[in-house]
Amino acid sequence: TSAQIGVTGLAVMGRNLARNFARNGYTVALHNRTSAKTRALVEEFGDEGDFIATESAEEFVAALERPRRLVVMVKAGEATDAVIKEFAPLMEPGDMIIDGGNAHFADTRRRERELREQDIHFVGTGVSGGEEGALNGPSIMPGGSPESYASLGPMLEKISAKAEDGAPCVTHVGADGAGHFVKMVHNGIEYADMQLIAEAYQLLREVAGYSPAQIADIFRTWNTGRLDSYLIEITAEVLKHVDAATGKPFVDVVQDQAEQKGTGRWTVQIALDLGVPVSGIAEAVFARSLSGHSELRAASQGLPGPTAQQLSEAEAGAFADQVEQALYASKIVSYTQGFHEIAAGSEEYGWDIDLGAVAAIWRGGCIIRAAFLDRIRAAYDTRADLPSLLSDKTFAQEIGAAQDDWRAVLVAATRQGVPTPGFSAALAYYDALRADRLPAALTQGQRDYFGAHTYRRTDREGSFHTLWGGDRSEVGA
Ligand code: 2AM
Repeated sequence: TSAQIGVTGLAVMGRNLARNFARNGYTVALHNRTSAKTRALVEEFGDEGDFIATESAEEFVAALERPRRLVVMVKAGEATDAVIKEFAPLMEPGDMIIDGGNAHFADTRRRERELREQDIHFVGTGVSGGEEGALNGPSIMPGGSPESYASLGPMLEKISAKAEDGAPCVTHVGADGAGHFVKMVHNGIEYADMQLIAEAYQLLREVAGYSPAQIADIFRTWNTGRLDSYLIEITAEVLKHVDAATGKPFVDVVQDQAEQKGTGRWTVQIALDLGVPVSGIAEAVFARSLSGHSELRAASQGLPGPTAQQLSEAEAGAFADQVEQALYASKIVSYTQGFHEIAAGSEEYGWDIDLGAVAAIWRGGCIIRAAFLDRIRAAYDTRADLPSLLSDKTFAQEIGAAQDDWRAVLVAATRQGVPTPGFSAALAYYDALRADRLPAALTQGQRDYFGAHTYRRTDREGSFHTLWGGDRSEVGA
């Protein structure tokens, strides 16, 4: 017998993905650098389906039916290159190597190009949903050639999460690095969502004066409305959790220094290169970074500022409703920014990404799964060339209805000294886009003054320069 798919790299993600394939009726060849892990998988989960345990690269490749589908689930970076170097010489034209790790899309583009010379399809694939998703149905974002998707797509559709309407949470995103690019932006949006939720929590705690358990209840209520999402749901779970050792709320015994692995940072780095303003995502990355600077924070203790004044019970309830509005409006902005980055990447790299399809496959399986994504899908389905999510009528109306409360929350936060970088950046983005005139005109004037960088006029075509050091007359550039 031969296997329809093979998985090498059997740490928890690889192992769960292999089990997912097997549970769906596929024969799965298994391989790991250290073969003890291969044997352990078969021992523990062998009865879940058909596995072929292999000990060597040659044996592994030989176990796969042609064209081969070989999934690599090793640590992103050098390990991926090492594994490709090991397997590529054993593969034949038409075979596929699928990288399901969190690779940088530029690495994926390079690997795809190199392997194409050998007629091997390299399929860089975003996989979201963590360990649980890998086992029971992740959201899958494959890039690579259309031929590879024709062969692999049906299998991915089978093992993927299903949205509420039953649609599999997988689509062929686009050529070469498109899948990993979209996964990167997914993670950037995830950072922004988490930061916005964190700010809402902080405001409910410090301004409204609610306890973590009470805030858990508020989040649970929010989760029944338009904010219905996995992240809101788990926020309630984390907030109501009590530390067994101390009896204190769990959030009060965890060190307040957020860590990160890099995909959020990449989202911002690439956005800077593409010239896309992802201010909300950037603030989320910076907020984690700031939290980790313990020396700076220690040195800043005692700097003057207001202490939050807690509200009365009646006021607190009303304030919580306003925070929900601020959170929702800010969330619309971060998705607007994330989808702008995907559109810009698609344009730059010629991927022709269907933004509605991306929203559709994020509806299930992944960390940012949310009812909200079905509405983003609908917005792009109505108009594929939507210039921005904010130009969709429904979202524009909602954000318009939320804005008074959004501003009120930021006024309270500012007065009381509660940092809200995510909410604030989102509102600044919204107001900047709305503005009839921006102070960028002044910026242009300054640039022309010190560097003769020239400017364009509102009333005539062409570039101009003012002779600032002379008689200040204007000359054409
Ligand atoms: P290991 O079990 O032999 O350590 C996550 O680290 C997974 O990637 C593990 O399955 C690990 O194999 C594998 N891995 C890490 N670096 C690797 C490399 N350079 N070559 C092959 N597999 C590697």
